[in-house]
Amino acid sequence: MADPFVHLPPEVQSHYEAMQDDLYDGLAEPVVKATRQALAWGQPPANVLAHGLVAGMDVVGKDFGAGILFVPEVLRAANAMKAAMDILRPLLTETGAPKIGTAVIGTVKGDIHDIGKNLVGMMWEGAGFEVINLGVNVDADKFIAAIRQHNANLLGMSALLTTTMPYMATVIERLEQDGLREQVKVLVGGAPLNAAFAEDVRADVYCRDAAEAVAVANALFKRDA
Ligand code: B1M
Repeated sequence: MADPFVHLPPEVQSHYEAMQDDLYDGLAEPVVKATRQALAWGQPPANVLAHGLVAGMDVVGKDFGAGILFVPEVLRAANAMKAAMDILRPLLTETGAPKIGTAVIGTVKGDIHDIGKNLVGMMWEGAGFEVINLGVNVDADKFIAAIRQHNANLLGMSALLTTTMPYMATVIERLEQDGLREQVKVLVGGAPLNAAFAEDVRADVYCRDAAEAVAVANALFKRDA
């Protein structure tokens, strides 16, 4: 992920600010256009993601929390972000890294937030994992079945709601009961989580963001990030 404190030329900085404003307004077409433009200038995909998209979504999140924006506007912003991520996806995933494992990833039951989870999935793909993305609202049965079917060695769970994060414990208990816990490393993430929570639910590692999820997965499977 891009260094948020990196110095950007003024014209690039203002390009990203305009992109954030368009994302806030849920304007998919201009956001996609600005994404292509930044890439054409030679901006690394991780910079476009961090400075244009994630930074814009942070403002949306704050105003949503403050009651300034409501679900329909946030949904439009999320869709604009997804449209731009479609452009970045091949750049983040097609790195030519040799396969190092198979990962199953999903957003837990009751939760439909998928942008951060998709980002982690893309970056794991780029790092050389085959990624089975189960989508959102994933229950324990579905996680277990996918781990078995694909003989996965990495499980990623995402939750964005304080009400859904406890479900991770249910999934991990099921892994233990079904004799699969030793087979997979379990990485968890999402805005309301922290390392203490990961420890409580007996996950292996809490990852603050997608970059950390890649570094941790690489380290666990013994490859430099
Ligand atoms: Co929701 N929402 N939302 N929302 N939403 C939050 C999470 C919230 C914090 C907003 C707020 O109040 N400020 C709040 C949660 C409060 C809480 O629980 N404490 C909230 C709420 C309340 C709700 C609803 C209940 C609102 C309602 O209906 N009244 C509802 C719940 C629906 C449900 O899930 N059942 C709801 C709905 C929605 C939308 C559908 C409108 C939309 C989601 C669209 C979608 O995802 N397709 C939405 C959005 C977009 C947000 C915010 C604004 C942005 C989330 C996002 O995509 N961020 C969010 C506010 C916020 O988080 N500040 C909010 C960008 C993304 C890149 O970041 O997902 O955090 P994030 O991922 C990060 C890290 O967390 C980490 O890496 C990523 C960065 O690299 N990460 C992992 C994530 N998963 C990981 C997994 C890993 C490792 C790292 O390993 C496996």
